[in-house]
Amino acid sequence: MSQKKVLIIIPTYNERENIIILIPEIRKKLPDAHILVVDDSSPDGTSECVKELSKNIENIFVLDREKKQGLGRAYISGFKWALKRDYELIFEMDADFSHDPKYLPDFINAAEKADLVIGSRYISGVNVINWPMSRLLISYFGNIGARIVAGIPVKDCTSGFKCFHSKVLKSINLNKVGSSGYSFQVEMNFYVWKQGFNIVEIPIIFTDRKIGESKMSTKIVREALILLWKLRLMSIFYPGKR
Ligand SMILES: Nc1nc2c(ncn2[C@@H]2O[C@H](COP(=O)(O)OP(=O)(O)O)[C@@H](O)[C@H]2O)c(=O)[nH]1
Ligand SMILES: [Mg+2]
Repeated sequence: MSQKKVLIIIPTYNERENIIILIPEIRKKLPDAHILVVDDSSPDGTSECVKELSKNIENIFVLDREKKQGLGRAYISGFKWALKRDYELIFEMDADFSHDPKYLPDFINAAEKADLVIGSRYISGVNVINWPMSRLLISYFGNIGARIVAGIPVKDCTSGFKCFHSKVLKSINLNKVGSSGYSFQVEMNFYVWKQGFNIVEIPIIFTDRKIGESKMSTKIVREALILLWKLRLMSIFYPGKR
């Protein structure tokens, strides 16, 4: 396996119970990876909890943000934090065990030949466990929309389990990424694809959270629908390689 310097960014809002068990699990799979938790002042004390954990486990960091601004904003500040340091592979991962740490080594292997690796639920059929049908339909048709409307050739465009080479993040103007909810994933994929980078999807099984609450809302769905049409327009003028 490669010896690249790896950072796993995990955005959190009220994930105290999940994150304390997730961090040791990640360590077992990728012992050398650093972990950055980006917390939006969770009322349940997620940040304090991780700081406590970091006293005994090395290379665990917390980026505290003042208020809840959506996962997109949290990732942008996490990416900026990462790019100031010399990480070569930068992961996005949820705190709630929907993204099983067992897949982490598969991402590292795939990153040998890809600029962006996406953990995909929709490579063959639908690999989602325990989601209500309404949620699955939003995700599934949202993905078809991303392909048809925005033209992005990715089967799971809203997946939040991803691994970027740092050069990819460096090439994107992070200040211009406007999405705050799930459309953040679509917007990032759009820029990565337009710049001509090589995107590879690997299969994952996504399991809904057992602990804590989802932050999904209708506002997030609305934002995503508007974004798809914005990207379609941008497609015409975007000065990328595709
Ligand atoms: N920092 C931060 N993290 C968030 C925010 N919204 C969601 N998250 C985190 O992003 C990840 C995915 O969110 P989740 O609610 O599980 O989304 P779902 O699985 O799609 O329902 C989890 O780790 C959340 O704690 C936010 O506003 N700020
Ligand atoms: Mg979740």
